[in-house]
Amino acid sequence: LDFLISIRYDGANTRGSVPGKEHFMPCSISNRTPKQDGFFMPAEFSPIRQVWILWPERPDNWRDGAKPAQAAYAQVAAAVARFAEVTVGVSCEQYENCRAKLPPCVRVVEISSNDAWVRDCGPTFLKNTAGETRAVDWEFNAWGGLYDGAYFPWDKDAAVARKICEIERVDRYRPKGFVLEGGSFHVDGEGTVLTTEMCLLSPGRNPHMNKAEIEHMLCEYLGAEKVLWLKDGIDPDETNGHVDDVACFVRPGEVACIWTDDEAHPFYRVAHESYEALCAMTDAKGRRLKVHKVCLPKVPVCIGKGFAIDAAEGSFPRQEGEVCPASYLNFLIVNNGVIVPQFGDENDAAALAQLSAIFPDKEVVGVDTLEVVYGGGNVHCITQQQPR
Ligand code: KQY
Repeated sequence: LDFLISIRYDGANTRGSVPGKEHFMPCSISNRTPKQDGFFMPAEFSPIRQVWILWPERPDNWRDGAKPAQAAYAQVAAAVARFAEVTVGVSCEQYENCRAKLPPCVRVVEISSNDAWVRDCGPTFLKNTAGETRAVDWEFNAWGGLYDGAYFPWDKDAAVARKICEIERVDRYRPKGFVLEGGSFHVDGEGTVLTTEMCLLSPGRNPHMNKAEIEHMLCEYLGAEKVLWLKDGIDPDETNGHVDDVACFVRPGEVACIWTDDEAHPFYRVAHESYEALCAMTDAKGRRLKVHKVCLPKVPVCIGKGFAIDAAEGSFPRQEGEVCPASYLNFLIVNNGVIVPQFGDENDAAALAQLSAIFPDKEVVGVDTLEVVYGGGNVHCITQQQPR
């Protein structure tokens, strides 16, 4: 079927020039790569048309029937909606509740999912220089599949990217068999990809491929030239070390990186190793990276006593005292705004001040996302931007 669709896709290049055939025909492209077709992933600091979010509900990941998480997601949606259009995908069962909890300016559409991490299961949107949009629909396996994934099954999540592309009438590239999540890489939109070895070389993703082969896939499907590898992330269990908790591009040639001077902090080693590695790196254009430090919460966020999630076979249990991947770096840049996690920590204000200095022309907005980090991620993980 894909072969036939690929053939039809070649015909679809002339779409619009055939009388009566101007309407959209959704295409899955498997015989070409974005790079071959002149498409690339724009940086997050490029203009954004819309941001996607999925509604949390599974009680074996979110405490208290996901009600506190829903309140936090609604706050994030409202904050993002100040800077771009927002669409929230929700199950049929939760539609009324979700609609009622979100501001009217947020569009709510029915999209079923296994959980609520659209950064990872949603499409990666691409542009070309003519301003056309396409997307990549990666293979999703819940952060490690049967090897060390977070839950089973993940079939609904795996269909999310395709559904979003259909809603948006966007053709999608389908690198069959290549497992990747959006939170595991950042791009500068000028040829550079940033990622971690801990995640992309993990046995639950693409064990049949070596580092060079994975680099090649990243460059072909993100339209890039150079991959910068950090070693580890801060959540080896949850996502196998997604880079979006550790470092990100803030403008061409400049990155932000987590930082702490507290040797006892659980993320001290990763922060220092990442900072030193980034300082020594050059991007695809040959620029030596300028690295900004962004503090971590002073007190590591941990799962507290009496934390109640439902038990379920095949799901990730949460133990009292477990360290959560709380990082202010897991923010979303959205046009003139930056939406930043807040944890009720002494360093919340310092993080906002540091990010305001890094983004002097943007409004830095803090949102209490403690309930989101209890589920394993944060603002960046629960959002997916679609370029303008
Ligand atoms: O942080 C993310 N990108 C996803 C976290 C998944 C957690 C599943 N419990």
